[in-house]
Amino acid sequence: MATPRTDTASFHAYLTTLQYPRIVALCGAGLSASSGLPTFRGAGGYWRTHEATSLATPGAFLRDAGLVWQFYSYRRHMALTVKPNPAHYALAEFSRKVPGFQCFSQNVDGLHQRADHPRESLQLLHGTLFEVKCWSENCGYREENFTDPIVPALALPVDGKDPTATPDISDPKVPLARIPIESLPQCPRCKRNALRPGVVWFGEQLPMQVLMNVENYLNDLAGVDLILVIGTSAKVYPAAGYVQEARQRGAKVAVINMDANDVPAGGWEDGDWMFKGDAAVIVPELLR
Ligand code: BV8
Repeated sequence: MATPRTDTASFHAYLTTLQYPRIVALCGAGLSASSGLPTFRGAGGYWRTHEATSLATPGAFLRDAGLVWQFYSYRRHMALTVKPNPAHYALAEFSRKVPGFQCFSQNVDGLHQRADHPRESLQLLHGTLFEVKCWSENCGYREENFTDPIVPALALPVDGKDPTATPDISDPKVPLARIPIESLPQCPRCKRNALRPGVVWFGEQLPMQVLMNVENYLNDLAGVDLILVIGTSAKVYPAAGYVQEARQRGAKVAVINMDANDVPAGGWEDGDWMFKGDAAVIVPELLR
């Protein structure tokens, strides 16, 4: 298997050879780690006693909408209390400089948007925590919503000892309220169904428009020059598959990851780069 380069000089030299750069960034939870949001693997991989991804399914919502809404309400709250980091701003700035750049993000935390990333070059593969929609596809109601908590019943419990502290309800030792279904967000249009988080759950198709935008970009006859794989374990499909798809269209691969062992599916190829470290530090350096 080839050995990836690790120097930014050869990376920047490659960029200068691109007359009309066509570059993709595939982003994951590691991009927001430095902003203070937990990733899905490692410590953040569990929410209380639940593997985080086991709560990101329609079945989990049907089984216990109160638990799933507390999971999402907590993540909405966390995302609103942190800020975009230099990597989010560097990606947004690069978008404004390079027309052929696209950011395919798996992140639902809203930090790209708060870094003013131009919307035409941001594909939210898995939706966003800050959109809610009716459970019923027939109703089709959806709205952008930043209210925290979205309903009073989802307010974080006040810690008796220190009312100013926000109890960490991701800690299994902190008791979790049982919330009656009628106190959860309800659809204001049909008034018959629950509102659910506007994210893509496992087993759900990615948004059609996003899929079309991604496929149109990857299938453009101009090919792809480079894919940056930023802070993702690249295990969730179809997102993870975009690395190979870009490679098949001529792209070199540059991985930016804290863990040097997070190797792209299919392994390294000649001309790849591996930049080990914090995306918040490395990405601005690479895109300067
Ligand atoms: C679908 C939203 C079909 C919700 C999420 C093949 C093809 C198609 C589908 C499948 C397939 N094989 C399997 C499937 C099914 C499934 C899947 O992929 N399963 C996996 C587990 C194998 N895929 C689906 O279900 C998808 N739907 O395909 O539908 C279909 C077609 C037609 C009709 C109906 C259906 C939908 C998947 C979307 C799931 N939703 N999120 C929510 O967030 O609650 S996924 C969620 O988990 C994230 O969005 C993200 O994608 C994933 C977590 O991954 P990462 O972001 O990479 O985070 P992770 O913690 O794993 O890694 C962090 C990395 O950062 C690490 O490498 C770490 O080292 C690094 N790091 C840490 N700190 C830093 C850092 N790096 C840099 N700097 C740092 N500071």
